[in-house]
Amino acid sequence: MSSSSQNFVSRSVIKKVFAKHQKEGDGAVVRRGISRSEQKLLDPFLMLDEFSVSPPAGFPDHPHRGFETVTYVLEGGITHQDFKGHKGTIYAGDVQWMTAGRGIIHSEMPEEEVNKGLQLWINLSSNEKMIEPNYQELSHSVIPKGEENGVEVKIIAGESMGIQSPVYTRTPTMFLDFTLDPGAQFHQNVPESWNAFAYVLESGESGAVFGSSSSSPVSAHNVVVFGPGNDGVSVWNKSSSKKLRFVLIAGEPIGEPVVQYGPFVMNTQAEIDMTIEDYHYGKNGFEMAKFWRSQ
Ligand code: FJE
Ligand code: FE
Repeated sequence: MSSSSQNFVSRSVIKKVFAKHQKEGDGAVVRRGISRSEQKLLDPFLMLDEFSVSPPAGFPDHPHRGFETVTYVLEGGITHQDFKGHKGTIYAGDVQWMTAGRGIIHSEMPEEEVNKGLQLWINLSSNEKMIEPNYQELSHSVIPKGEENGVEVKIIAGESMGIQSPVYTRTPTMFLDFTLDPGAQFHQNVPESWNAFAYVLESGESGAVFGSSSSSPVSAHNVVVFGPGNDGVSVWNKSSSKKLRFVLIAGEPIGEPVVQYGPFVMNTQAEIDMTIEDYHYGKNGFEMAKFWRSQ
């Protein structure tokens, strides 16, 4: 039913956010699409950055606790090293789904001249914030792809066109990378209780139309926040010459208080204070904090 236009009532666009440039890490600049102001509307999502970074800039040794980071490389490569000896490089089309849990200290550094991608932060529920860290690394070759009627979708998490991603999402999440040919349209089902947004990566003039066929087009580098609805999301590529590429991301809201201090996301200020202490003294998951440095 995902591609049938009959009786499909799309969620409508309730907010658009242009992802402004912002400094992050060491000499890196990111476009921040989701930040604190969207966290309530888009629970369980905490942050979305579109990065474009060239050496020597990057994201050297820094900690995380209490959530997951999903890094999706669009161009170039990102090498990751952590304080438990985990090391790897992901290239264009590859995904690293990292559960920081009780604690990770890592570096994320660019490999090539131009390195672009997305990093999404997904919150964990209170009973999973202190779990052991975990990685799911997905080569582009194992990310399933669907294709129909001028619509191509890479299924990073969740399901589309009847195809299921192999990723395990602790917080139930959908992460789809769509490319629509000029004139193509698509209807994607999204579970009713989930929050959903799109982020436009590439679009022709007046190309990206979401919600209803007559709504105003959205340009690249915008987050489109969808309101509630049963059926999901409709999209049209109204450009006559250019492809439309966007990611559609949705997740089951956790419904708990969020207290964020930079790369630490917990439920209360007391837990943040404890996290800063754990990081400082190297305990409760940060044991290697005092000794480890990336190479
Ligand atoms: C961070 C310091 C950091 N956006 N997009 C403090 F280095 C980071 C951080 C990143 C990041 C990394 C990649 Cl690969 C892509 C990013 C921020 O690593 F989030 C905070 N708070
Ligand atoms: Fe990080």
